[in-house]
Amino acid sequence: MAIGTNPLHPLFGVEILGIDVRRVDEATFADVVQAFDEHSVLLFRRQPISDEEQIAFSRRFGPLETTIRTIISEARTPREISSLANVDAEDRLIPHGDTRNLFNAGNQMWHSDSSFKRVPALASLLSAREVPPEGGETQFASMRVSYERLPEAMKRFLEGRVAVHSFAYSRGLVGDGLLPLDHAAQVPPIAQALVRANPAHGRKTFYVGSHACEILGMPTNDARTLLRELLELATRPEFVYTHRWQPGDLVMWDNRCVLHRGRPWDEDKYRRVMHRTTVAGDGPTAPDVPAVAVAPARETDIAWGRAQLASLWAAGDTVS
Ligand SMILES: O=C(O)CCC(=O)C(=O)O
Ligand SMILES: [Fe+2]
Repeated sequence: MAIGTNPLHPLFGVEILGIDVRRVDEATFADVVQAFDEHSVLLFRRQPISDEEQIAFSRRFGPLETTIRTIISEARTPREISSLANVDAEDRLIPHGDTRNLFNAGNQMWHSDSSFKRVPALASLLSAREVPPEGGETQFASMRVSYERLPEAMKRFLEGRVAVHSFAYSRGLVGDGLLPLDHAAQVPPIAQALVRANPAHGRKTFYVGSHACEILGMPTNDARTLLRELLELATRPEFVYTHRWQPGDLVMWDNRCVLHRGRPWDEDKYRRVMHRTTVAGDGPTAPDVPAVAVAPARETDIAWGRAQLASLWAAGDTVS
């Protein structure tokens, strides 16, 4: 491979050196794709790109998702951009505890982008426009690395199983009413393969995250215990890469095999403005299942979800 790389973590992730993402020739781009399939997380430093340039680079990997209009999406950004910002349209800090910040706080639970969509995301590209001087890191964990360490009997047990992912379920762990009913109707629960293989090299991964809440044919209790165990296995501290952002960083990750989460920062004090583009996957990972049922979150599910969001409640916030 012709491009230079530096490891980000012993198990996965590399920084790609010497590239301006606005000017990448075909041969170099093929190397970037190969690095993406191999290393799952790519960092490009010093990329002061506009939304249009970010969209143009991202499109080279495939068609982009457009944002579902929610309480936080803004008309002034292109539909291909998800704006994760604690500032409003008038450029003012959004007050602590505001629903818009709480909605984004769902990203502080380990997840894979758009796993709640019938065609889940292939890749996400997150561009740091403004970053706080402390906190606000993004963490990554490779489900593929953990899958490869599973006992063979567990791999056989997981093979061919289908999980259910639901955005309403995961946002419900953050707080009731964060997802208005008409938005929930846009994202009904869907089926996803529990084990996936990367077609480029065949390496398999399990596929879980905060949106995963059932496994077809398995009692809810057992399914949630197993899904949680897999997630906890993948996200053991020594398996996690923590990215400390510098303005101009562009980080790209493979949602097929990587979990990620944002870390808290002092939202009252510091601005954090990140723009994301999301490359759509090439098809569903499991056959459609009509009318998938999701059991309501139990006390233990809510406690587990909220433990991941402890910082939100440490300051005495309440979410109704
Ligand atoms: O805010 C972060 O660091 C993570 C946001 C996130 O989950 C995403 O951009 O997909
Ligand atoms: Fe995300």
